[in-house]
Amino acid sequence: MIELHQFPKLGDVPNSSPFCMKLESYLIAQKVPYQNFYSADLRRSPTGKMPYIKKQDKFYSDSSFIIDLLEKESSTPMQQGLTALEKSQTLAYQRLCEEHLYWALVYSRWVDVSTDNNWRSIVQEGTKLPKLLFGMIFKVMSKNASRQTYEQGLGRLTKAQIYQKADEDLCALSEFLGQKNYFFNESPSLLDHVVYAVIANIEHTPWQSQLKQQLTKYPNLQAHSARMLKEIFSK
Ligand SMILES: N[C@@H](CCC(=O)N[C@@H](CS)C(=O)NCC(=O)O)C(=O)O
Repeated sequence: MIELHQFPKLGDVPNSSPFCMKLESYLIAQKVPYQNFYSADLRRSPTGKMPYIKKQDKFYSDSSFIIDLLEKESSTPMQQGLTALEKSQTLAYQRLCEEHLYWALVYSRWVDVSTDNNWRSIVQEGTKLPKLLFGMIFKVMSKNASRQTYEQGLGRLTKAQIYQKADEDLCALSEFLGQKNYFFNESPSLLDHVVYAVIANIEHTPWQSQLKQQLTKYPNLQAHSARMLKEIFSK
C-alpha cells in the first residue's frame, strides 16, 4: 500500500495544493491502493515539496515522476490510448498549468492581499494553531511564497499583468477543451486531472480572488472541474 503524504485539507477542495490533488485524483482513478497522511512536514520529502509517497520503504517526490513510475508499473496505464500528438499536447498544457498558472494561483493567495482575500483566515481555521504562533508561522510562509513567486519571475510583474497572463492561460485551456467533456477521448486522461486540480483550486474555495472572477468567463472549464470532482471524489 502506498503512503500518500500531502498537506492537510483546507476549504472545500480535496487538497489546496493542485499537485497533491492531482496525484490523489490519479490514484483514485487508477484504483491504486493508498493511504493518506496529512501533514505540513516536508522533511522526508526527497525534494522538500508536497506531495511525496512512501512505496516499499522508499520515498519519492514530484507528482509527475510519481505518476510516471506508476504508469510504468500499471497493466492499464492512463495514457495508453493517447496518440503521440495528444501526449505532446498533454505535456505542453501541463507545463502551462503547473509552471505558470500555478504561480498566479500562489500570487492570488499569498501575495495579492486585496480586502476580499481571506486566505489567511482559511489557513488559520484549518491549522487550529494558537493565534500568536499561527501569526508567526503564516508570516514566514507568506514571505516564502512571495520570494518563490518573485524568483519564478511572475512575481516581478504588476498585479494587472499577472492576472492578464493568467487569463491568457485560462482562455487557452478553455479553447482547447471546447465543448468536449474531456480533453481527449471519452474518459479522463492525465491532462483532465492536471487541469481540474488547478481550476478547482481557483473555484471551489471559500475565498474570493480575481482569478475566481476571471474563471466565470470560461463556463466549460467550470463544468469540467465540477464533472471531474464529482466523478473522482464523490464516490
Ligand atoms: N513539481 C512538484 C511541485 C510540488 C510543489 O510545488 N508543491 C508545493 C505545494 S503546491 C510545496 O510543497 N510547497 C512547499 C514549499 O515550497 O515550501 C510536483 O509536481 O510535485
